[in-house]
Amino acid sequence: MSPESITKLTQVAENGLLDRRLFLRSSGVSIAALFATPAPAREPWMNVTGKPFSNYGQPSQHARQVRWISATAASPANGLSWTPLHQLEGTITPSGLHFERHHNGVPDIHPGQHRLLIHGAVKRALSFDLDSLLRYPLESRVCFIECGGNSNACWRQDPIQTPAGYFHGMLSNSEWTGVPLAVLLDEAGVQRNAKWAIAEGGDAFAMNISLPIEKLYDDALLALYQNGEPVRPENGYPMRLIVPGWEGVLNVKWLRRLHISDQPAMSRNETAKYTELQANGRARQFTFELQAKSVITSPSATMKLPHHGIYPITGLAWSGAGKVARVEVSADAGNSWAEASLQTPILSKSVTRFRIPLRWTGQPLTLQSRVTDDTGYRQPSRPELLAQRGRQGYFHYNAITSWHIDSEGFVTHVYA
Ligand SMILES: Nc1nc2c(c(=O)[nH]1)N[C@H]1C(S)=C(S)[C@@H](COP(=O)(O)O)O[C@H]1N2
Ligand SMILES: [Mo]
Repeated sequence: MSPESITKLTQVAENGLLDRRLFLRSSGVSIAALFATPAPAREPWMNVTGKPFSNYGQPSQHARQVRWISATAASPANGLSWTPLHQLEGTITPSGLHFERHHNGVPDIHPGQHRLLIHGAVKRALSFDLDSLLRYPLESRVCFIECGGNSNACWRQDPIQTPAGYFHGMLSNSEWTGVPLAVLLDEAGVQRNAKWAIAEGGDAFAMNISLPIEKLYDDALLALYQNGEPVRPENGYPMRLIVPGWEGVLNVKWLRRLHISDQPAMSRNETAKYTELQANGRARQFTFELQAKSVITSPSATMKLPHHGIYPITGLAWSGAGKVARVEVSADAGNSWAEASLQTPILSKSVTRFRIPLRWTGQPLTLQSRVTDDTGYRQPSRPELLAQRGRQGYFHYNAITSWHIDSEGFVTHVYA
């Protein structure tokens, strides 16, 4: 379809943002198809017998997508790997591309030797192995995990120039299946004065962190499966805690112990880390729930729009408070906004894919997305977030991301 053949009527915001329903209409126009030529000859791969069966599938060698690793040679087991959000579609993160954040490597746990102990302020201490847990009725939750440190490059003075996933990709979304924590806590019989559960992982870091016990009763899961298969070693095999909508560090991997208590542990990860110094010099602590955020994943920095025409703008939106209610996209740095279409089903505390078409005719423009969740909370602009939180922040960055497209089609990350 030539850009000119789309009437002015379909433009819904400045700089070429088009009605999100454009693709749904049977308008008879084609976005990108090539003109048909005579029937093609058999392609070379049609003339030889294909590869036989395999026990476990791999992505096409022509479509390799990779996690990007941030770790130093001095401490290779303490770092992270990023989900390439800018290379993915839909909402589920393939398990092999789920981001990883380990403080001291991935333990090689033998399931027969692993136990989960629930003890402390309970009527009876209980110990569970994988086999006994598999006899409980299992439940699934599709939800995201996001590190509280995700997007923290945006606190820097200058915008980082990497694709969306390589600074927003401490975010992944999976179907987790396991035993609701409420069932196990009820069996142990939590005492009335108990307010906290201190969760400990079975890695060499023995990571521990405190969670309010109500969250465990509310919707927490002891996950045994991830996207249908046993939880991957990197993500907590054989069992991990899932606390939907709450920051990543609380989702303790390789979970081996829940110590029930009337007070928090005040461990490293809830004091020195994942707290933030505010403008008034005081630190904000125990900010469990992640606020709504969205990011356009394609296009994003380092990409180039190869020619003029219609482009699908797409990205992800999510909220730790509930469901995504709407996503708006701007192509003029936030002066005019158009509503994006949302992929269904829209699930609570899960990522939602949004899309909107853009007609690009070579005009320089600045793309932004902003989400509003079903509590009415709307994602702040960067100046708004800095005004609220000051400049000392490191965690919980959720402001709008801006991508500038220049007249050549080059995409850069800008602060707008
Ligand atoms: N035992 C243990 N649990 C852990 C961690 C860890 O290092 N050890 N890292 C935490 C952090 S900071 C995050 S953001 C999430 C990351 O989960 P993932 O690696 O499955 O993406 O796990 C959390 N659980
Ligand atoms: Mo994290």
